[in-house]
Amino acid sequence: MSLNAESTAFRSALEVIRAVEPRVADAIEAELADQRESLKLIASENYASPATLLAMGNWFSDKYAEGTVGRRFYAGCQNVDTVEALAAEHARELFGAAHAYVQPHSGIDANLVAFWAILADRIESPALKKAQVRQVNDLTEADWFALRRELGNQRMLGMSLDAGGHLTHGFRPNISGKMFDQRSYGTDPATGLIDYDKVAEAAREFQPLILVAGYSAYPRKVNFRIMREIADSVGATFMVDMAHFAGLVAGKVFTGDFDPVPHAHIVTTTTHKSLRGPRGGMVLCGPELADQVDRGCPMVLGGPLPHVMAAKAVALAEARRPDFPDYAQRIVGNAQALAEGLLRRGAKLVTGGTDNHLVLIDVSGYGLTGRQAEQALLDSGIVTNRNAVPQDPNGAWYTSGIRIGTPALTTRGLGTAEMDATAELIHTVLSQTNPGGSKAKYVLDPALADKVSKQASELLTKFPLYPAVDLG
Ligand code: DSN
Repeated sequence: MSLNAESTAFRSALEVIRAVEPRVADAIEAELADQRESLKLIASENYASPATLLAMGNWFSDKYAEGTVGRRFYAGCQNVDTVEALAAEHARELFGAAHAYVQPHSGIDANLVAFWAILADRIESPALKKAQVRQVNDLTEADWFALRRELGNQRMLGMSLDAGGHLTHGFRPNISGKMFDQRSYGTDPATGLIDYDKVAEAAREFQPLILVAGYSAYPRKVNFRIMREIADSVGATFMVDMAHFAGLVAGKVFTGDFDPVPHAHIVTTTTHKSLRGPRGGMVLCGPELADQVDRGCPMVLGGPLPHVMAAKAVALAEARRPDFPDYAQRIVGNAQALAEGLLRRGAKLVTGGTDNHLVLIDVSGYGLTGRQAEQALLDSGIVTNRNAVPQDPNGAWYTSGIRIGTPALTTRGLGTAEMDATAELIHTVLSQTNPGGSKAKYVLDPALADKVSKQASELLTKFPLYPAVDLG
């Protein structure tokens, strides 16, 4: 019997790798087996298509391509130009953006590119203007000093980490918290929702240069029209980091006021979360910021990864297909079914539910820390991550929350009935785990963990991961 193309491709690749370093081939094979067997509920992960994965394993990896399409610092970039231009075209068409920059290697990189573009666009320093027009050699030491002081003293207002914001939105463990004078807006303690009046008040008081919206653990929609009005009212540049929900924007689940692209001056994203592409980042913007954004490499980024840009082009083409909106709708339907299943069983959820791809369980309701809950679930074959909840008494390391998301399981084909079964498994583990004398230790009967693991893997048997890939 002849093998299908996917099986042949991956088998052959492994055979070639195995001939050089068998342990790498073994690890790749083991990774597929582990992913096939686990109930992956990490909200920021997904499964890229075989075409997307295969687009990364080729000669583009060998090419330097600093610069942008048609304006490179290296010769011989004609084929890189082809894939970069294709990825950018797909991104523009998919999101309705005037400009797309597809080089960032990650979400952090995409945000750094955006920060640079905003600073370069907004800072009036004569020294910066000189630097922009390539008169760098004319700058005196005093110019450079003035420039560094000016660039380093700008203000950013973003969502607080414990309310679901992201590290790169001005928080100390990230370079953005060292570059910018940062202030946060949180969520309403009673509802867990963003209070737009409070955001407006914080913006009036703080007068930020940049207002950032976007999150990695907020389970609700954000009204980007209102956020833009707030930014305009204080003359701030409005930036949206849609890394988590880019797939929901692409799939037209988030439209109108909830689609960031028409409202923000600049939008950043990763490509590997709900968008289901390769691991990487991207920036979308209007014509005003396009030139500065295109300076991302070498201003902020190391050499572009042409093999990943090729994979971005493939994944973005997939996201433009007619079936992607159905996938995006199912992600949200599944998250809501999971939330309802958990609520019915007595779990405490931040905001009481979800209207996106993620659910945040406050596991203090089970008497546990996030760390204890995460490990107990992992012992039971359920892969999640701990996450702070608003005003978390356990801080960002131990936390009081478990974040779960549905993009990956939805790709496998699981539906609302399986989400209810998943809620039952999660509730069973959490309600039968006890704290074990420290914020990390816990007590869970190994027989129960084993039973739940088996149930989790049975749930997956009807939904094989990469059904076309048979490694033999
Ligand atoms: N690490 C990503 C997440 O899990 O949300 C965000 O950077």
